[in-house]
Order: sequence, then structure tokens, then C-alpha cells
Amino acid sequence: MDYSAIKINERRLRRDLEDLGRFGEEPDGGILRPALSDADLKAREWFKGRMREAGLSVREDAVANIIGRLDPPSGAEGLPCIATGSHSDAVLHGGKYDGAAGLCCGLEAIRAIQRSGLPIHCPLELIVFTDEEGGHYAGTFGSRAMFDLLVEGEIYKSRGAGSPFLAQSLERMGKDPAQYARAVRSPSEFRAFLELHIEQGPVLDSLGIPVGVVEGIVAIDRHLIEVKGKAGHAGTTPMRLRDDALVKAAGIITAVNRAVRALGNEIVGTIGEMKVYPGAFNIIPGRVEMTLDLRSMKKPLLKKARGKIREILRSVPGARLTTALSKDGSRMDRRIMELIEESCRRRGISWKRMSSGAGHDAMTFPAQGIPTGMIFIPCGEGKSHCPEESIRWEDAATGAQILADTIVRIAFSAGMKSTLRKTFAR
Ligand code: HGY
Ligand code: MN
Ligand code: MN
Repeated sequence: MDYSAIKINERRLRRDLEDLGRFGEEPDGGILRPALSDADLKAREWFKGRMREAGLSVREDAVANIIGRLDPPSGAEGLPCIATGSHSDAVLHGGKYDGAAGLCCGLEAIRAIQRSGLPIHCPLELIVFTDEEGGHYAGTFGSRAMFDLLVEGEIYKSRGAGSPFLAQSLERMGKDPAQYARAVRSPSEFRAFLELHIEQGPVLDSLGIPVGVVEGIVAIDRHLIEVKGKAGHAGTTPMRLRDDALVKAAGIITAVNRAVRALGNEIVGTIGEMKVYPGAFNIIPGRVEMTLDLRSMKKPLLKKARGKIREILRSVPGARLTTALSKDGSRMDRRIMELIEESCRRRGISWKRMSSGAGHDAMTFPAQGIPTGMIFIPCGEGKSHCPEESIRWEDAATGAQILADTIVRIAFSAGMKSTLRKTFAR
């Protein structure tokens, strides 16, 4: 097989990344592009155009996942596809490459495969998943909806007063939210799923290694902690008569942090969001809502942490914890990891096996029995989820090359079987 025919065009890839980064761009170089916001909708429309220019057919499903597809000229009805993809939405004041790198490198990889003329008979898909960051409620929404994994009534839940829920955003796009189940697909439609993503950590950048071969993705528990107190006048209520929800919440935050640290360094816990109600300088806080994000490669550790945290809350009158979502960690497919490594070896590219402390849509696929792999590329000093997020264009091109080569290797690998048929149109 002549893999040298698969040529990534770094200049075109760089232009796509720069253009995508303009949607929701902020003066400090970060982006404000929450899922299905105006900025995200514009980014999606632009990306659909780029997919069409590359010859992919483009459709949008009932929950706004965008599915670009390239069928070989001989047609591929009923043949499972090899899919790649990621997300266009970003965290608040986030970086330009989280999600975007996987979309643009995925598109460039498919272009390069198509133009290579290599005889693979296999449909290829490039998917833009809706709301990976959980801007509405819980993350990896689009991929979970695709496999019927939403929590009861999820599209009508929001993360708190003022933020939209998905049904509203879908309606705003002219979709009927009640039809969300039409997005469900059978796992048998997929032969494999591969996601390229920035590492969002410092390992590859600090070691100067261009490719990370992901072995597994963390398990994630997302809890909501509510603390009730008594609102009152900030001037006339003596300190000894107060039931201040925020003071109680402050005690919980430090106790939770201490408890998670005491469980060792294979678990992380973050209280990243807090809302104080009613929320005025002259009212004693009557209620506080906080989000607690717990992650570990070892699911039993999350359970242990939840137990410790429930104990802490039992000692605080008016405090309670509800679990918004619990995601199992996922193991990547050994055969796909080996094919990614083979692609690196053949191109003389160094790589490192590693796990992902970040969640991704790729974590949804393994439990569906779909062989799944992830390719990491370095990001500057590991910074992510902040305006300083950066990549080197050559790393994006290397990642796209390894992605393209691996897709072709999967298409030919007996284990995930494929048949040699017509070549792609040039
Ligand atoms: O939260 C995460 O790990 C991912 O960036 N959505
Ligand atoms: Mn992210
Ligand atoms: Mn991401």
C-alpha cells in the first residue's frame, strides 16, 4: 500500500483552523462559542460549506449533530463506516483548538485520503457533535444522544437559572426537540471511531513528542451541590442570628478539597461553578448552587469520594448533593492503538501512550462495541480551556497525517475487515 500518496496540505489545514477560530473570537485571543449559540451556529454553517467543498454529503440530525459522509463511487449502502469527529462548541472564554483541531484535521485527513486514489471501499464520516462541553447541562451530549444515552428529560434540563436548555436551542434552530430520538443510530453502522484532539495537558509539549496514543479516558461524575440558608437584611441581622448559605458553602468547598486530596493523586475534583442567590451585596445569601466535577481512571475512587462528600454534607444543615451525570471511563481499542503506532513508525514520528483526563465524545463509543481510538497532538505548555490555548501548525499537520494513515490502515485491517473495491474519484 503506498501511503505516500496520502498528502496532508498544511497550508490549507492552517487556514481552516484560523478561519474556524474567528467564530466567537474575543479580543484576548480566546473564543466565546457556547453550544448552538449564534457564534457556534455560524461556525457550523461555515464548516458544512468546507465539508461540501471537499465533496462530502452533509446532513444534520435531530439533535443538530452534523454528519459529513464520503461514499466510494461504487456506493456503500449497508457498509459500516469509519468515522472521525469532534466538537465546534467551546467552554466560556476558551481556546481555539479544543474540538476544532479534531474537526479541521479530520476534514484534511479525509480530503487527503480521497485525493490519494487509494482503493478503499469504505464510507468515511466526519461528525460535528452537539454540545460536547455541556454548555446546556451535561457534556458529550451529541454522541450520547446518537446512542440513546441521554438521562431522563435531559433536553429540558439546564445547569441553572438563565442558561438555556437544549430543547430551547434546538427550537431556535427550527428543530422539533420532541424528535430528538430520531438521532439514534445503530452501533453496527460504525466499523471504528477515531478522534484527534489537543492533549489539554503538558506531557507531549514538555517532552517534544508530536503524537499521543490514548489508552483510556477518565470516568467522570458530575454532581450539583445545593446549600440552603436564610436570606436576610445584610445590615440589620446580627451575625449570631444568621444562616448564611455562602458561609456554609465555603466550609464545604475546603472540606471537599481536603477529602479529594486525601484520596491520592489518581483522582481530581473541581468546584468550578457557583451561583449565589438572591445575589446582591445587601442580602445575606439564602441559597448557593455549586457544580462538583470528579474524575479518575478508577471508577471505585469516584464512588469513595462521593461517600466522603455525602458525609461532609450531612454535617451541614441545608446541604444536599444530586448527581447530574455519571460517565464510566473508557478503554481505547488495542488494535487501533497499534495501527496508530504503526502509522507513526512508518512516518518516523515519535509517540507516547497516555490517558486522557479530559472527557471527549470518543468516550461514548467503546461501550457501544465500536472500536475506538484517540490521537493527541501537543498544545502549548499544556494550556487549555483558556485564551492562551495554542498549537503548532506542524503538529496539527502531523496529527492529520497519522489520522489519515490510520483510517486507511483500519479500512484494510482484516480485524475490522474491508473489501478492496473501486478507488475514490480524484
Ligand atoms: O470537560 C472536559 O474534560 C472536556 O473538555 N469537555
Ligand atoms: Mn473542552
Ligand atoms: Mn474537547
